[in-house]
Amino acid sequence: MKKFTCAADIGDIRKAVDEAIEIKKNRFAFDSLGRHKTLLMIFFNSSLRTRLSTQKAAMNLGMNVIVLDVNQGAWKLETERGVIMDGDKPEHLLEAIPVMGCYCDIIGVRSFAGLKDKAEDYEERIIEQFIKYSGRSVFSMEAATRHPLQSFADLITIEEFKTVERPKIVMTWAPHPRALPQAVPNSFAEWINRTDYELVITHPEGYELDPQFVGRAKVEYDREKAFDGAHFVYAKNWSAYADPNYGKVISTDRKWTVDSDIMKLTDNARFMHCLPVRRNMIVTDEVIESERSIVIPEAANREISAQTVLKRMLESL
Ligand code: AN0
Ligand code: CP
Repeated sequence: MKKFTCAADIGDIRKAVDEAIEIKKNRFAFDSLGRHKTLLMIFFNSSLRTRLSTQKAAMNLGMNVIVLDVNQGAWKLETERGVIMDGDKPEHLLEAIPVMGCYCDIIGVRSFAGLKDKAEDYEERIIEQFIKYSGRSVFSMEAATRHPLQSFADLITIEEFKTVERPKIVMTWAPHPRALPQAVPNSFAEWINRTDYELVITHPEGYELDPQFVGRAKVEYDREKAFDGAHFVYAKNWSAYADPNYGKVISTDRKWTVDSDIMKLTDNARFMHCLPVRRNMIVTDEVIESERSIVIPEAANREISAQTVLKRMLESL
């Protein structure tokens, strides 16, 4: 595998989950595969889980790791071509990328959507430039439109906790004070759509996601109907995708906060969230602290999804 930015890049999803579960049984089984290989992780945005879990995964495989926080200590990067660089950015991404490629074998990139220009975000300009100009294998650590390492970990977690063959999964929008990307919900829908599980997406009107990600999922505006009989509740905030509100917060209605009352309509569902989560906006203390909440095992599986991806990349160097 030379790139990993979307569900299609992992190929057969069943095989990928099986491989991940095998890796989890003995995460040091391939500890010399990455010997003398270097992972460079580049963060344009903050991170707790992705940073720690991906570094741990690389160490499990015997890799060396370099982490660069572009906004702390590196030169500010211009990303637009054709700009007269007389402002506050001393370096252009078009030099920075091939230079970064000189010092490593595999590059992970975190670069969120700007949420101002839909076309720019949905063309994935930043990560696509890394793929084109670095000369290295590149994987997404959340790009503008997808967060595939998260969705892969989510799917591993669902496999571990499901009690029926084809669970009903409800992905619910929940309120948040600031505008967040659509990457996590897009990606979650994209991955679940590659299984035969039932996926229902519920949100207030105006929060419709890009149809290419919604795919075969059912969009149910009636929140109570959506939660009815669900086995997994996947909560997430996202900003509006549809024009003219692209990237905007159009509601912070706390009726949509996941609480014990709405959870009662489910079939004793498990509660999931990618984290970080704002308590009592997205989900009540009671629900996230309940024994049905699996947010911590879900985060733990980030190490496993990252290790599976890195292992495949190392195998094809
Ligand atoms: C980010 C998002 O919603 O995409 C990262 C989630 C993994 N969340 C925040 O910025 C709070
Ligand atoms: N879920 C996730 O990607 O978390 P971080 O933003 O902390 O990496």
